[in-house]
Amino acid sequence: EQRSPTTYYVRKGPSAGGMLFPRESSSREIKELNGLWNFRADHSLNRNLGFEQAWYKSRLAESGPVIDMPVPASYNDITQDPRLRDFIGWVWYEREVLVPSGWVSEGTRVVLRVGSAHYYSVVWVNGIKVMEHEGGHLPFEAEIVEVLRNNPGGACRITIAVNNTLTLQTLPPGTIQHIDDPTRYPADYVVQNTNFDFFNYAGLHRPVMLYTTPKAYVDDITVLTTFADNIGLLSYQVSVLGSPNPTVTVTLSDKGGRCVASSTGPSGVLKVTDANLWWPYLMHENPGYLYSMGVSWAAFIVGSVYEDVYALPVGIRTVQVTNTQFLLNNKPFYFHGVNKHEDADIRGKGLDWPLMVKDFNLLKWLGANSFRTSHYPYAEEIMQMADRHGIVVIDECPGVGIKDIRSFGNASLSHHLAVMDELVRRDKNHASVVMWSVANEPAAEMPPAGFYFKTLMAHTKSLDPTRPVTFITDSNFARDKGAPYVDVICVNSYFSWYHDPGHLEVIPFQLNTQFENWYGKYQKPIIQSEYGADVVPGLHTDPPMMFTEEYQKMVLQNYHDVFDRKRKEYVIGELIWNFADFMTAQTVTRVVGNKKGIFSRQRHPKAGAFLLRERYWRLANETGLLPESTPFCA
Ligand code: BDP
Repeated sequence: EQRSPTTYYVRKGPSAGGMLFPRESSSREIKELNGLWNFRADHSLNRNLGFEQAWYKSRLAESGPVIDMPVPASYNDITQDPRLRDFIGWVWYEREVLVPSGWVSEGTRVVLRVGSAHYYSVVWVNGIKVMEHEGGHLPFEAEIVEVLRNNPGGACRITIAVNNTLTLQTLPPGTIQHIDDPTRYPADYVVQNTNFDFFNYAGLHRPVMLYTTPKAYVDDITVLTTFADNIGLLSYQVSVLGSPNPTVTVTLSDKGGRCVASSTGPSGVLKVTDANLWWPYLMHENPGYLYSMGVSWAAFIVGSVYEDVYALPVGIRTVQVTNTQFLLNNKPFYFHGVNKHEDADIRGKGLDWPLMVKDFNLLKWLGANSFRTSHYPYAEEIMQMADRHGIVVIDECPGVGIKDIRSFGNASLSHHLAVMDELVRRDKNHASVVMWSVANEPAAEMPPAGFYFKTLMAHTKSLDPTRPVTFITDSNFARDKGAPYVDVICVNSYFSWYHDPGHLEVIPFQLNTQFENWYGKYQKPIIQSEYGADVVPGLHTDPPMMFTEEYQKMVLQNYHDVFDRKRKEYVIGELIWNFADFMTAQTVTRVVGNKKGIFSRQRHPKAGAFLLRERYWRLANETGLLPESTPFCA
């Protein structure tokens, strides 16, 4: 029996305006609110006690017991309580901060920004509701200076209620099942069902911060780049809010801080002679070249000078797709990379700097030039690292597990469109992002999938005409209703694993047929967007058996042989599933999580990692534009 989970979940549209990453400048200050927050899960039967008793109205400790909760982190693995690990419903976070008196002065905006919270959030400051947001993995913010002004002394109590409930209309979708069978289940039994293969970690996953801007401020910047011969061209658009006639100045500085171009006006074109293009790692000896675009605005308003300054890192590069190639800066690019997850011991999906730097070091060690943000947008800090290190990104929205026909309805589609708005708004200026992925393995053969994906992809293209759009499919090539609208075919397959388990000998046949079928029907370039096999580290057999290190190697080797033939034709990339082991829901096919990593969850290499490393460096030397003297490893 299924009941509408109204008490678990409320709906609201996306916020408008820009979503620039907060950066300090002469006109902007930041206060990070990372560290320990007070926390309580609402274990009441309808999970609604917090709202009924208005826990946001006073200190959380006054309405009941609180525990320490680190931010950013998922709350699930922090305690020893299985009820919190598998919790469904509202949890409450609270943190008190003092705001400098200068921040509440006339002419200043104070913004409260949450990097991401999974899944639905309601935020109060000093007991006053300031915003709601639907969806994990993307930032949201609210201006709170008026609320702060009402409270002299700078006290600022932030309360955030977060609900992880997934329904048929959320992204990703899920269902809440209430089971009423006293002979088999305890009373009031509720389970969350999902159709995706990762643990539904929840909480405040990314940094929470306060930042200031002047009252009139740079709200958004959009940069499109191209080049002709040695001239780089950046057309920009700046939106300033709070001033009727902004005078905008834009400068472009190179890595050494030298100004190489400038312009005035809210939109224009910057010309850079002898431009350094943004190149991927291993495709050029100087990858990830970023300029700094300084945007400033100044004016006199009723006797005071207002000024806002913001510096945006930008890379100059172009992306194009032909029917057999993916071109970056007019040169063929071959994706040799990984699929990842935001996932680690203890912190779950919480942003973690050591882990992030370790993962980029491992990508470089591996010779990987790319990753897909399977299956949701990753932290902005990760996207910035990808820009700086020249790691190419396929940027995926949380459209994973769309398997139920009811998730193709209008409510789902309009939310999905809104999520693409938010994703493109956040990531449009990242040089590393070369393609949008609107979904992973949806039920693309279902009748409504055609209209759904046509609409979704057309919308994404209207938001960003410069990048190709795709979704990742595991459907039959002849019946897939979304594939006609993608720019690049991205296919997942698990031959000799989920199909013909244990039979490595089928791979050459089935993979060859897969490629021929898709290319034959669509004449579009193809990326093998997932393939792989589970390994419990340390298991060995010969001949290879499933779950051993030898078997994963053999699966990889068999796939690679086919890739090597087809990449001469139309295969433009291969992304291993997965970079590292990760946590999933508990099921009979998962031994404490998914073990298809080439690294363990603790980032130790399995045998497959060494095989892939040799291959990726070889591919880099063959397909990149590196000087011949480039060493085998970084
Ligand atoms: C694919 C999914 C991915 C899973 C993987 C697997 O896209 O999320 O983790 O299979 O089963 O179908 O390992």
